[in-house]
Amino acid sequence: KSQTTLLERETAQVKPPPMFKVVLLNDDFTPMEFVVLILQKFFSKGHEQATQIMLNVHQQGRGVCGIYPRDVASTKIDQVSRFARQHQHPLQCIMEEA
Ligand code: TYC
Repeated sequence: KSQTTLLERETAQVKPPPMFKVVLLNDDFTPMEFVVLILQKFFSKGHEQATQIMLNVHQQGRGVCGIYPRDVASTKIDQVSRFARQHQHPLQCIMEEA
């Protein structure tokens, strides 16, 4: 019999959530070591990978720190902004749909 069950119809409608890149922007004032600390503290990077990402942002002007569901990406941007402001650094990050 070819009757679709309620479970099958619901399952077909489950889409993966939209994902967002968290993008770090370069500036002339935030110390390199502070950016490395941010990447370790909020993006769970090791010191070596954090340094690579920071240098990439420094040279290219921007770089992806991670890709997350909307609310996680939004929270990370909030955490980075507050922490940077607490330390009087102008560091900025933004989110973009992946
Ligand atoms: N350009 C900064 C400096 O020379 C370092 C830096 C890297 C700042 C990455 C922000 O997102 C950034 N001190």
